[in-house]
Amino acid sequence: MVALQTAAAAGLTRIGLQSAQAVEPAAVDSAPAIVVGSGYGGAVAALRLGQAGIRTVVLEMGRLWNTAGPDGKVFCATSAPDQRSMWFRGRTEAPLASFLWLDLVNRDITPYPGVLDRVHYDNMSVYVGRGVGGGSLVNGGMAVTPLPSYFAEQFPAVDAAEMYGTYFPRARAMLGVNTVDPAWFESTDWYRFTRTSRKAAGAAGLKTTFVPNVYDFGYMQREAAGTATRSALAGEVIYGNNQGKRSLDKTYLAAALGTGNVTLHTLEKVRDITRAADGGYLLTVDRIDTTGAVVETKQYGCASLFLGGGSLGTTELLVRARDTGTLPDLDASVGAGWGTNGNTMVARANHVWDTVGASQSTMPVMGIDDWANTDNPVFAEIAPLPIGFETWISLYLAITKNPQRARFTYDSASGTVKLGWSAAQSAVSVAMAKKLFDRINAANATIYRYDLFGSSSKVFADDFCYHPLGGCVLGKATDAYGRVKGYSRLYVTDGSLVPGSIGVNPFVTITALAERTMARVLAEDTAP
Ligand code: FAE
Repeated sequence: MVALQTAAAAGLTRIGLQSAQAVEPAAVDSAPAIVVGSGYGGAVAALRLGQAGIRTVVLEMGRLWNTAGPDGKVFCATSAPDQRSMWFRGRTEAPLASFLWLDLVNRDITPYPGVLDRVHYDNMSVYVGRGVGGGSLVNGGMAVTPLPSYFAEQFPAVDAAEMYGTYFPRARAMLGVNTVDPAWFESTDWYRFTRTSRKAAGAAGLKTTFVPNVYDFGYMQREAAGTATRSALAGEVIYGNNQGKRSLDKTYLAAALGTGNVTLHTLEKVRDITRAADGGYLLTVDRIDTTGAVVETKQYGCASLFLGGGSLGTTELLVRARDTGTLPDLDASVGAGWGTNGNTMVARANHVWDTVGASQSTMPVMGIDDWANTDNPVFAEIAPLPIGFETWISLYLAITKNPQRARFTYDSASGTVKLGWSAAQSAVSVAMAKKLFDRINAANATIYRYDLFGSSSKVFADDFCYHPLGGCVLGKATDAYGRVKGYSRLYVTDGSLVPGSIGVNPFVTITALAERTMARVLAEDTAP
């Protein structure tokens, strides 16, 4: 048995073009390892493969965000979104669709491979990042390690002591996790909104906790002092941060490219996966231009395939592969176990004397932690609403312990993969969030805001989420290390491994699990 890295060094892992040609003509590129996607799972795989001396190709459907637009910035302003904001849209689709019921937020834009996508399914749409760095380009940077008890509940087959002793610390160190200086937090206007929400939670007897982040808080303090260009303090987040944030392109992916063994291909979307006669994998990949037109359809071959396309991307690829018969031995559980991490957004109206401030940092640093309440476990981040004037609004992203799960299925008529999530399943998250925030409103004699989530006076955002999890659940669709059942040298390293809920913001967990998978695979697995 030859471990993957030894085989790579010996040049043994390259698949024969002969076998590639038997399935599809002209395999234009082959590599010992291919990684699909460059979010957290993909970035960890790329780095650890590269460090092991394995020549690796990363295929990412989004663009590389490193060149300035006409305004001199890489990413557009949140208040004036242009084509860079969203993935092939004629109009932006921001989470908070309205203010005073008016659509003051969204703008018409030219379709372009922008950085934020909103993927629509029946009853649920999912925000995801597109580009080199995946979700790290658009997310709030909250870097939270889950409660050990809930991690153990969700991953009974994983050695929690090893996770908390080795892989969570490894992930946090690589991601550049840091915490806000408590003294600065207490004194700065930029976090008045958080302190006001903390006070309201405290009045209801609820505890709050600081939440770490990958945004550089030293940089943020220089922004506040006027000595550094503003990013988090200039409203930037969902359409990308021009400064301050340690997104994956600056951490894992920079290190991966630094190994000299990793090549990145952008604007290339993997469409199909089949198995080659020699046991390797063949990928059909559409290369698009910035109008979205497919300019080339390429074939790639590899001996080992690492799927890091995220909960939606990876699950769609595998459901399609199983149900169209290109990888027929995939487990029946591929596609199952999907959830929203119980996500629900909600906002409260404070009293006039409880101001939240016109100046708000976009990086959340605190959560209301009521997870230990077994009747109604909720962890609610205190979210900013940085629109430049006093609103008296407290906004939250509630993470509820919603046990509802859904399944992805292949629809042969349309050739698409559909998600079977119902409105009733969202209602479970809403009911849990409502219980918590009813308590806060009652204790403070305050009310909800009705004007932020569209024209229908919706109080709770029940139709979108930021934390898609599951679809190829660890220990079900894969073994306990992310090796896909039914196929050798096929791995899942991303959020699709997490069974629908993790109780906190998920990227630290996804990163740590990917570290664990890569350590095991590189030590044990064999190349052909
Ligand atoms: P992900 O980061 O989504 O990466 C997948 C990558 O694969 C993307 O770059 C895709 O473009 C690419 N891809 C997909 N399919 C294909 C294909 N067929 N061919 C080629 N490329 C493909 O996956 N989480 C936190 O922990 N803290 C936060 O503060 C936080 N805030 C968030 C705010 C927003 C607005 C959003 C959208 C998400 C937020 N999240 C947050 C969630 C977090 O970003 C998400 O869990 C991770 O990014 C998921 O990591 P994955 O590696 O699973």
